[in-house]
Amino acid sequence: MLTFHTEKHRLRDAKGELSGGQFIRPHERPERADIILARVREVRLGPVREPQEFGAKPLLRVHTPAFLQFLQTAWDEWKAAGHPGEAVATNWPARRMRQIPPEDIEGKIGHFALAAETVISPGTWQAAQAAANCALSAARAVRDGERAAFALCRPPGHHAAADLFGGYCFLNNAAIAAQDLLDSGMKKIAVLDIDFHHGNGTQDIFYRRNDVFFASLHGDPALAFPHFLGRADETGEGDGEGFNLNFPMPPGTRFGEWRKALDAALERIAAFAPDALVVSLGVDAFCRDPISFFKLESDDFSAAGAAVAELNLPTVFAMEGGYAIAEIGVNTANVLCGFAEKSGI
Ligand code: Q9C
Ligand code: ZN
Repeated sequence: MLTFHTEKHRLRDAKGELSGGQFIRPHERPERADIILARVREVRLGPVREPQEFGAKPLLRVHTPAFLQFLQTAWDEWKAAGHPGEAVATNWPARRMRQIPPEDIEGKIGHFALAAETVISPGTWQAAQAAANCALSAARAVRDGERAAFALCRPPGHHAAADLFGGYCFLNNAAIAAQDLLDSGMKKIAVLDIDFHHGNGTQDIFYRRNDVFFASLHGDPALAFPHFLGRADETGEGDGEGFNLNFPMPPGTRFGEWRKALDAALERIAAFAPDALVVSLGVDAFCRDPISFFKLESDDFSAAGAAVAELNLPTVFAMEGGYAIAEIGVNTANVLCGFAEKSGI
């Protein structure tokens, strides 16, 4: 299986994540990609390639022009305003307030942020673009006949909506890949999100559409980030009714229960009969993940990859979360190798 990776991920190296009332070193840090890449090489998953550059056009198919403009200039505007630290939202258009983007950076960052833990730092925009280019390169490889490709995206993407960043995400790499496959002539794409957290951004982007089926397995939002989306009664709206499927699960969920949800998601994806699959590949369902509450073991990720392979679909894997850093390489490669072995590639 091809892997797309670039050193540009290092440009996202924020000093702080707001956690428990303190700024801590972010969970989402450059070593994550280093350890995944080392493991991809160790298990000889396949060639590692540099992504191509795709520019703004495929990003604009998913994100709004105002949001992309904001991400591009946010750090410079924050610095120009004289703020000493990293750019962080502290104000929001809360209930009954207006959704009009202000002109000052403090107002704008609150308009486009979905959470305060994720700061914008120098290089964040460049790294986010590079991650999207990895996803797009993987999508093009699959379009051109590869059975599967792995986009080693960092920063991750599935919490980012058309005009929202947060949850460590800026550009929705998986959604950008799915939309690019449609724009390449495919008619129907399924997105399967196995990150511990609900893929609120991806769900939101495709919620009113029937050309993308979205399924997500995640910690119950009554108890876990992103808190305000991801319940089982969210099934899509308008033309998209019936094309969104959520499996919120409780603390302590083990592979037996998780696997039942995966099988149910895979069954619905098979019935949808998509032309290709995009997997939002987070490994934070792991038992020792520091911010999550599922109990998957490393071997379980191999079984998950093998189960996904049984769909027999051209498949793009886009890296999402996973914060048990010592084990992130093994867990990620286990999904990919489980898939590769079962599909005979
Ligand atoms: N007490 C991804 O996995 N909140 N994002 C953490 C922990 C943010 C996770 C709070 C979690 C974001 C891509
Ligand atoms: Zn996650």
